[in-house]
Amino acid sequence: MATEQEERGALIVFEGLDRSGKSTQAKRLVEKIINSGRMAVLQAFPDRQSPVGEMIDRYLRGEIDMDEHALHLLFSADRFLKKKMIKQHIAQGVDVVCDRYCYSGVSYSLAKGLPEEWVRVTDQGLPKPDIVLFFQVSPEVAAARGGFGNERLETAELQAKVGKIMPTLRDDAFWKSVNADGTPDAVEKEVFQLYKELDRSQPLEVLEKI
Ligand code: 2DT
Ligand code: MG
Repeated sequence: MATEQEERGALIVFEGLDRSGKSTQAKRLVEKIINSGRMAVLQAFPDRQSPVGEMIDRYLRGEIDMDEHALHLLFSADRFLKKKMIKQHIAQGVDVVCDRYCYSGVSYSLAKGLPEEWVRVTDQGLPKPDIVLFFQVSPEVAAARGGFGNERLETAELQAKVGKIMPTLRDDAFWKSVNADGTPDAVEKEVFQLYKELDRSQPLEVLEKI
């Protein structure tokens, strides 16, 4: 039987709408994992510091225009460029916590009207998450957390569409809902409970169909 030190890392993905608290809670989870004696790294997608992520960032901030298909592929490429890092960390027992992943990619591109079959294949071959923590926030609570920012995708119209599409991607085998209306401490507790229930006995899988 594997000892605790020999256990592989886990791939943990936070998904949900803007202002649902994903980034705050992803950071908190990494801290909590480290405090509990394991190793963990945080990876935000898009990774605005990488060369590909920087192009995405410039688009989001309205500095450059881009064809929507090209943008979709850049978001996917941004993830594939992290595939090796994710697999290496997981092999070494390090948990990888992602703030957004391919489910944001598919949801936003479908919300913009890109072709469904095409949008759903560009992330095939990525490491499959062990768990998707699906942050569910009520419109009232999200609104109370403040207005939208000034980035390109931060409009009420697009958010409403994404809010309808993302739940349709749900796969009950590895998605868990998190009540994101709670206080930050309550959400942190719920997330850590789900984290502790992770099963690491099987190897990391490869993402097939979204
Ligand atoms: P942040 O505000 O979380 O930095 O996201 N997005 C994100 C996509 O359209 N496709 C993707 O694949 C990903 C990961 C969601 C910036 C915006 O980018 C959108 C909001
Ligand atoms: Mg944002």
